[in-house]
Amino acid sequence: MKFALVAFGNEESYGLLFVGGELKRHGQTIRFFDAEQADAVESVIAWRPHFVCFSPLTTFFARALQIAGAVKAALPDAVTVFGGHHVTAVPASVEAEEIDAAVVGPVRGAVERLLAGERGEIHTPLTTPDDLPLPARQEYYADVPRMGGRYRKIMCAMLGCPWNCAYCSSAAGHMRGIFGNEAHTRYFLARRPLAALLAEARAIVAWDTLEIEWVDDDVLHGDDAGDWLPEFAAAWREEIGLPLYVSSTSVNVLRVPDSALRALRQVANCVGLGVQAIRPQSLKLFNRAWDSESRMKEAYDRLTTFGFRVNLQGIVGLPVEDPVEDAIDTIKGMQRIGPGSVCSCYPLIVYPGTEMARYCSRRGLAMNEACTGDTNTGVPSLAFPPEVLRRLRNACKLATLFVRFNVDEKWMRPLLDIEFDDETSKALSTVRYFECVRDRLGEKGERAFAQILAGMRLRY
Ligand code: B12
Repeated sequence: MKFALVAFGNEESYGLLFVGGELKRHGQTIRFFDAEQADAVESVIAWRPHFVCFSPLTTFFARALQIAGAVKAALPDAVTVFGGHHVTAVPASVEAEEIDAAVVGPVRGAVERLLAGERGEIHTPLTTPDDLPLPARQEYYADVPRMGGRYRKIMCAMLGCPWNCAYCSSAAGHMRGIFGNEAHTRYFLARRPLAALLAEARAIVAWDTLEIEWVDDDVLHGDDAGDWLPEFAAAWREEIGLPLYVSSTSVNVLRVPDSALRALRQVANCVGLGVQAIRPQSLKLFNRAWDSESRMKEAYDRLTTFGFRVNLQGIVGLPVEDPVEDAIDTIKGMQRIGPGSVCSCYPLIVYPGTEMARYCSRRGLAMNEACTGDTNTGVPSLAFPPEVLRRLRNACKLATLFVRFNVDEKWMRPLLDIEFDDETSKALSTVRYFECVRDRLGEKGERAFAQILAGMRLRY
């Protein structure tokens, strides 16, 4: 059978690569299609697939439905299958007429049922992450060349998150609610086998790559991090050598032994450290009352002592009385934690199934129609008055400048007020992205930047 795999966005469609790998394991014919191309629908139709697979995040869901509908109109027998984060959070998506089957859970166990004719909501069991297939990268890069040439590729060892942040779709509580506690720990909080990771990375090094974004939600999680990291780092350095960009939290940075950070530093240049908010009340709203500015500061200092670059990450646009003041407090907090550091500030997006979605719905908070679910636009989910939206969007665009160059609050306030035209807005997002790439990759990143931009449709 022929399976079309439709990929969205500027980055590798990581989950879909595993779907491709599993289909290959079943001897099926696969081809990837780039949904960013204007002729995506025509290309899928011209290939005449039996199945069309989608793995859209919420921000791509509406477009995925559109493509699915257009393909079905031309090929009524083609079966459309959806999986991944959005349909896992909203299995009722399957009621849309454009969707024939929605898979909730890993791809393992789904293909045979689809081939046997099963449709509708298909729940697959969580086994262990050991049975993830090798992602179908060769086919993906051949079919979507801009991804083969993308400077950064995606990998992860741990599929889920131990934390329970109110805004996050991979929050432990949300996932446990869907799959149960025991399965969550067994599947989402276990590390994939080292041999599988190295095999996956070997398939990447043949392609033009400057770094791997290691997307474990918290790379330092787990009692075994102190043993695992040295073993992993030694093998990675010897066989792969590409620098990693990883993420963690203050608590785990402060918890792990020196040996773990020393090992991590051998393979990773930069750590993304989730600050998210500074006010204790805002941290509580995010279910992150376990964090505090003093802990964040201590963690930042520990990381820089080990030689890491740190990208501090904050969220603005919270459902509070004074969202702009809260945003300014977060930015000023990041200045205190990491003066001169790179930071990334994103708008709060309310994803379905999250604690934050329930919080907003309980309070009847109005949602912002202009929000597409993409954090890079700087447009938050909540419907604030226009002048608040403008300041919050500017906070996302300018926080990197404010923290990197320690801009005083007196300058910050009028700058947050400016109405930027489209061109300026794009230029600001571009320079923000440049700062982050340069911080992680130094001169190599600077040199490659024009090429990096050429292969993506920057959202701003
Ligand atoms: C890796 C990752 C990324 C990577 C790759 C993104 C991508 N498109 O693949 C990067 C860093 C680029 C990224 C970016 C973004 N991400 Co992200 N990311 C993750 C992360 C850490 C892991 C997801 C993952 O790949 N897991 C591993 C794979 C193997 O698992 P999986 O996707 O669930 O797929 C398995 C099954 O679901 C199933 N499956 C999946 N699809 C399909 C399809 C079919 C047909 C079938 C049968 C089965 C199937 O099979 C797979 C293997 O078993 C999660 C958090 C988390 N821990 O889950 C956030 C997460 C998915 N990201 C999220 C978001 C919002 C984004 C952004 C939109 C943020 C933004 N900038 O606005 C961007 C989008 C960028 C883009 N595509 O252009 C949200 C999604 C929430 C939602 N409801 O949409 C998450 C859950 C985090 C959060 N904040 O809540 N992200």
